[in-house]
Amino acid sequence: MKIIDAKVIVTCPGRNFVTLKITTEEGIHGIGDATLNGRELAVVSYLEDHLVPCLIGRDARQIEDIWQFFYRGAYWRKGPVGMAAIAAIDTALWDIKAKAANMPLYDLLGGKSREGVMVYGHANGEDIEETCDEVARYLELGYKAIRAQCGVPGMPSTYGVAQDKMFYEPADADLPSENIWSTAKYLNHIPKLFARLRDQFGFDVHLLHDVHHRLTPIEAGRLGKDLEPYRLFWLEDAVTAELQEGFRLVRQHTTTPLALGEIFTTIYDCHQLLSEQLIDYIRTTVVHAGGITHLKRIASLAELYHIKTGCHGATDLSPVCLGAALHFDSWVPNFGIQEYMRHTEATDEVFPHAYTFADGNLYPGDTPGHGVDINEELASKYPYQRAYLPVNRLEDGTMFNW
Ligand code: CS2
Ligand code: MG
Repeated sequence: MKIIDAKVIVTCPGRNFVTLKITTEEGIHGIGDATLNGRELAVVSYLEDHLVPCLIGRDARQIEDIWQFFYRGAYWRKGPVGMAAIAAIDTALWDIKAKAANMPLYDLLGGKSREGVMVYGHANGEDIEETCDEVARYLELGYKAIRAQCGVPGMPSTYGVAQDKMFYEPADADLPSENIWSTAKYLNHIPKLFARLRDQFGFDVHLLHDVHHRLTPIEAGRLGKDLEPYRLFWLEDAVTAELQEGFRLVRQHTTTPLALGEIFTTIYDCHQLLSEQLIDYIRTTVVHAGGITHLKRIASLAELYHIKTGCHGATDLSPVCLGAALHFDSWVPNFGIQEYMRHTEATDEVFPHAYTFADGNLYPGDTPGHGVDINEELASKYPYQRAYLPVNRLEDGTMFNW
């Protein structure tokens, strides 16, 4: 099953996506997501200039050997650019293998462990009132789990609050826009949001919140403790995680479940977090953590330590990543939840897919492969448009985490 072609397709149906399409001599093709928000063209070059020349002529069946070749063979290992490129190759090869076997990818992985994949949606508002209205809307849409993000009095903007209430795209400018942040104002306000949400909606709906890397460990311990009465499903990215042992301090102060890992690119970024049970959900994804092959390894290590999966699923991860993730989610024994930020209609038209939403779940469908394709002709109508994620500064101008 020789690889005879591998091409990188860049398209921008409202936001940039990078897709790798691999074709074998039998005419079977598979696709993988290679999108890295704000640094897309770096992955395009890594694939086109460095990996694709080594891919042509290889046997598409040798998924593991190809993964090891590109991981060990680079000499320079890990990191978001290289691992997204390897992920795209890996995902496309799993897609091909499942198509060649004429089975949905979840069957190739070991079969379904569940029918539906529980997802969470994103409710957000400028203030508590508007956020409550949005949570009510997501409940009406059938979601069982809802992330709530809210504007903070005294801050002009904050992460996760957007004008468009259904489609949230943070890469919003041709050069990085600058946000302002106040930890004190944030910590004073968020417990009020969840007190009100539980008061209005009770405890049956799963509520989640994303801190987005903005606290120190002791601040995260304080917020986690303040939120304990409101029984969050998880508190996400409470602290940046270069210092994995920093989460020991958070754990000492709160039982609020912790989620981490959407920016991790290998198992080495989370090995200590998992083996010391410092978190409850691992957020690594198909596109940013080396593809299906590596994500399976991370999930298996997490399973040893009672930790569940909670794959990242923002709009800047393409429908190709979401489709592959749903097959992984359908199989993985220690499944937790799947993030589901809806893509725009234009994006869904470029990426026809088999997955469907109903009753708070996504269903992957049963077409052979991961169930997502790319309409190349339509994709060509949306040329690349440079867009950066914002940066964040404290009120005194100090550079901070976005
Ligand atoms: C966020 C993302 O969905 C999430 O949990 O952290 O929206 C993140 O900000 C973007 O994926 C960055 O491109
Ligand atoms: Mg997040």
